[in-house]
Amino acid sequence: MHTSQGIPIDAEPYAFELVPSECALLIIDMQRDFLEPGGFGEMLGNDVSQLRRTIEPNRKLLAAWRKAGLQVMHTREGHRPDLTDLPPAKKIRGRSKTCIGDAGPMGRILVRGEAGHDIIPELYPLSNEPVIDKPGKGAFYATDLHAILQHRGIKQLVVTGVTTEVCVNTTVREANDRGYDCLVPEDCVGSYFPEFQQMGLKMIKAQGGIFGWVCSSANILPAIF
Ligand code: C5J
Repeated sequence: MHTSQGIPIDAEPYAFELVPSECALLIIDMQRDFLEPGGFGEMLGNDVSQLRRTIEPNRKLLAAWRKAGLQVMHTREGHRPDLTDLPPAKKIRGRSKTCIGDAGPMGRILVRGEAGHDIIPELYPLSNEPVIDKPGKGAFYATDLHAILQHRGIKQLVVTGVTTEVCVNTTVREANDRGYDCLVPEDCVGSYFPEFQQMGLKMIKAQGGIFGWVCSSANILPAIF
């Protein structure tokens, strides 16, 4: 899937040709348990400020996308309350005392319908914005995201959210293999680990943009307004 001509966005490794009508904003896993003080992420000892710095740039990008009437989609990582879609390997990985499905600070951890599983209020989806509930790290695995994008004529994705090296990277790689061009605004993606933030972005744009493009959200905003 290759788009012809668009609005050139200054990006690495070279300009991204943005075609607004064919480009969806895909916001990955901006969930309370990952981002909020007192959530599961912080309970595990992570510094949530590393993720929270992405909220304001995401809020601005989301507002611009909505004002321009363009496509917005959100994802949430999580599982059915009966955990039938939770691979046993994922449940026991990490040998943590507290696992997916156990009681956490904001309800059962990574279980759909629980407070901690939901999206932070600052970026809460509107009723016309599809929310993709995904059991894995990638947003295409075991979801209807690809079908929704195809039905809407989407060929490009601006991918934001958390975390850079896990769910954002996995989703960008899955999208790339399905023929989508992905642009990742670096200020709108976050990792608990600064070195993974850097490397996660480098891996996307390396080798001539092997998985996609990286830029600042400030470079995208003028193309949308
Ligand atoms: C995401 C994770 N969303 N790190 N999940 O990146 O487990």
